[in-house]
Amino acid sequence: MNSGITRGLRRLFGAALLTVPTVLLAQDVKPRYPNHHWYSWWMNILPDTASTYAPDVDGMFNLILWITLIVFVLVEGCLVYFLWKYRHKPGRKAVYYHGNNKLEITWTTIPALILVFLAVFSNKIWSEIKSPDRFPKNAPVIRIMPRQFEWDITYPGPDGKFDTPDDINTINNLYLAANEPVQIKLQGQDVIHSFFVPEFRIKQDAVPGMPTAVWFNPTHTGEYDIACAELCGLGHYRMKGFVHIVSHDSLSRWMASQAPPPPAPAAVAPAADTAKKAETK
Ligand SMILES: [Cu+2]
Repeated sequence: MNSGITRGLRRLFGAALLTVPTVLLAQDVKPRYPNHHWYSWWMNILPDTASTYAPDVDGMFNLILWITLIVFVLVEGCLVYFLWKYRHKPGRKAVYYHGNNKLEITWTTIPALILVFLAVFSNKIWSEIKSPDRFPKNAPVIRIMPRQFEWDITYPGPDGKFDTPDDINTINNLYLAANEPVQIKLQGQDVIHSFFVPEFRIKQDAVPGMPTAVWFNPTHTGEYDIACAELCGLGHYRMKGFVHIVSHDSLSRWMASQAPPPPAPAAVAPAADTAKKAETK
């Protein structure tokens, strides 16, 4: 390869190696898990945990990270050891042999067993988050209809029904109360989008023509980003919304301020002078 290109690539690689840890260290690292143990210290660089099930998801993340870390160290260790052991030696000849059934059965069975274990172990958390029959009963439903490139949010209003005059509609700003579970009904309007709030550890695709639902229970007040996690077009990068977690009273006040005005009283023929005034305006 051209030596100039090689040098350039080497520099780029060096810069990347330096940049990644610097960015990680420069982050405002708050202890997410104040009582964390040595085996989970890195969890503190994850985003804030702001839903009831977020710590369970992080627990799975930690377990999987440990399994992959151990496998990585073993595999790379073997690779480096064999590179050294079977290095070139004058007079040594390569030996050919046709596979090894025992080894192949072993390295197929172990990953399969690990996968089965993870599937069984994670099933409880998965079904708690994703199974509609496990959603908290009586959690209010809010409808989000994402489209290129915004989050169209509808609250059903006091009558509890969508598409009625008392609905409250907002764009990109979802207001919720802390410690009150909600269900979000997702209906994509054009292409596939994905509702993602990292702090709640929730991500769900919104597929046009296939309503999906998620639920969560925010544990404390704060503001979080809603990021679209599905590349959905040229404006994907700016498809950003906000979740505002506020107190129950603040939410009630906000709801009252957003309520659509009551319907105008039955139309009465305007008096002659009112009609004139309107004309001159
Ligand atoms: Cu999108």
